[in-house]
Amino acid sequence: MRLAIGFLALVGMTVLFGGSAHAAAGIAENWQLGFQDAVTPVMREINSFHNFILYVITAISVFVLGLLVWVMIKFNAKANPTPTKTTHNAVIEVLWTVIPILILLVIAIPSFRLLYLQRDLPQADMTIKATASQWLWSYEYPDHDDLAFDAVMVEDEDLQPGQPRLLTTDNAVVVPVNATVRVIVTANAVIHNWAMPSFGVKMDAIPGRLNETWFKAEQTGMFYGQCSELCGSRHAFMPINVKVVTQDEFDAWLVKAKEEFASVEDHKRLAGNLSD
Ligand SMILES: [Cu+2]
Repeated sequence: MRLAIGFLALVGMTVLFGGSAHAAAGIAENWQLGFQDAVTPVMREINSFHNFILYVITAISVFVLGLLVWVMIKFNAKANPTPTKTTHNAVIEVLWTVIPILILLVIAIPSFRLLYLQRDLPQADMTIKATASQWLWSYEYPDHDDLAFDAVMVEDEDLQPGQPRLLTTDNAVVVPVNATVRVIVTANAVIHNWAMPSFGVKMDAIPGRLNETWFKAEQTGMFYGQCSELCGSRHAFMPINVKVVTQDEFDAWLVKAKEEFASVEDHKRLAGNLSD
């Protein structure tokens, strides 16, 4: 019984706080419940789908728990010394087949809607190519003079104030706010995953294959993600930074970035020389 009360309390707390807990956008918080705040339409949908499912599973769990408690109290050997010999009940058998099917249908409809929202790429304003290596991400901006650069994790001793440990890279992916960005994801050597929790994006980076995903960040700021596919010994040390800025700031960054970073050609040549 104590276990049951504990379970009920846990479910109750999850329902109360899971949906409404205000987490930071872009980074995880201590004692955070639920997801990071949504910054894209996709993540907003993921959040509401998650909260909806939470109500469904809570209702099912409470109902099943109620049945178990009822059986324990009403049909134990003391309360019910001569049990009935009933083995079949047509009505109840139809019910426990049909009702779960209806519940699954109610879940499937928003689930597929969300899947299509994630998979149907809208007309993109710009494209970014993310290539994973062991253990860093390289980025290309094919629409912006083939700009290319690497993003390497900043080691603990080099962190500036305000830069989170294990999550900061030397170069961030900079994108304008409210732009629909197509991200092409691939990898060298092994499978990685380009994941950005507050964008609702998690896409496998597979060698020899181009995967596509998209996001439309609706708020400016710095957003943190990590490689989310176990890729090797430094898997935990290839974070992802996306800096969402205003269009003016983005244009200014482009001018600076074109001076600072090599074009794709130079970048590849440099990488080739390094690996020789
Ligand atoms: Cu990785």
